[in-house]
Amino acid sequence: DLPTLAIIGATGAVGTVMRQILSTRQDVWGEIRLVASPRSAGRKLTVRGEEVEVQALAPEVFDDVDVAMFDVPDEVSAEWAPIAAARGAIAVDNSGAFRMDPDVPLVVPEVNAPAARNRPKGIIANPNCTTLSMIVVLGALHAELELTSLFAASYQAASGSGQGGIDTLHDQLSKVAGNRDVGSQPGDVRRVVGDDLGPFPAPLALNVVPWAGSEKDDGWSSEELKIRNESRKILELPNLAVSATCVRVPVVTTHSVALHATFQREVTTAQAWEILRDAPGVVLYDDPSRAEFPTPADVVGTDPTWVGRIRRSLDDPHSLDLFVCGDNLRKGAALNTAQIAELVAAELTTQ
Ligand code: 11C
Repeated sequence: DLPTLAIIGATGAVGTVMRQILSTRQDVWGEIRLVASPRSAGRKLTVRGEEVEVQALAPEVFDDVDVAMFDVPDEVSAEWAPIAAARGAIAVDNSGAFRMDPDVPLVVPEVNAPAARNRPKGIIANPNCTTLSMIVVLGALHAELELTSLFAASYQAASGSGQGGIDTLHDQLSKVAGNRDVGSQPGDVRRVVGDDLGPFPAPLALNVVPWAGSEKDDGWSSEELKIRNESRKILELPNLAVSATCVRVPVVTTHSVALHATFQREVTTAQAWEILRDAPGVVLYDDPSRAEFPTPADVVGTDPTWVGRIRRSLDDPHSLDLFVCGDNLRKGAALNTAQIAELVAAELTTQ
């Protein structure tokens, strides 16, 4: 029998992309159950071309479920993923609730697939979308060159803040559209977009905002610490030196990250191209003379991590500078979760 899958949070921004992704990937599932908050129960949503009625989240929805994917806020996962596991499902969780738990593997199939098999709590965590936008490229480079330190500056899309982020950006863009005066005086963008900034701490239209996530010690944001902690765990480099600055930009979907990565071994640009040209899940797109480099406008809606602007550091033959883009709702969330779930499905069906 094919395994049964439940999608918890089927109606949200990531859940919606998840249903699309499951409708196009090779189908490894028997029943697919859609689950959401009681507010959405009874709605009919399409997955694999069929209408499925949404069930309200309750312990019984996990009965006979083999894999339960969670695309819900941290506190919902923290409460419900253990319930799913206690009822016999393997929980694949896209929230931040379990990522740093030493008994929960943090998995990116192209980088550390075997880690998914060691899951004492019956829970597997999916990394943050910003980590995921860069880690497939870094993992491939690390495998050949041994990463020793990383500087990252992110350019994060509005949809990282969910549907509310997308709506806020579009509302603000419609307010500034056609106004050729706005953007030339201090505070004029704020006046035009008004007080409702949605999930962002400053206007996002015609702006960049050097903040994402919540406030942590000594001026760091949660997103910056996630890049550091999660990269260390996935690459199994507990002492990796990482400094990140996370910035929100007026892009709907697809996170970009500028990286300065230093390796144990010396590296050339040509060698980096060679490694990345063959790396699974990576598209090398790097010819600035023909205006070929990844941009969110071209990358959105695609599955791979795109990399370009690769340069050996002028000051250090052990360092590379590069620019990566990844769709934060696909590889950054739903796709990676689906890939992990498929690893588990393959394991269950060969048992
Ligand atoms: C953002 N990366 O762009 C965040 C969203 O830990 O899963 C995802 C937060 C998380 O705002």
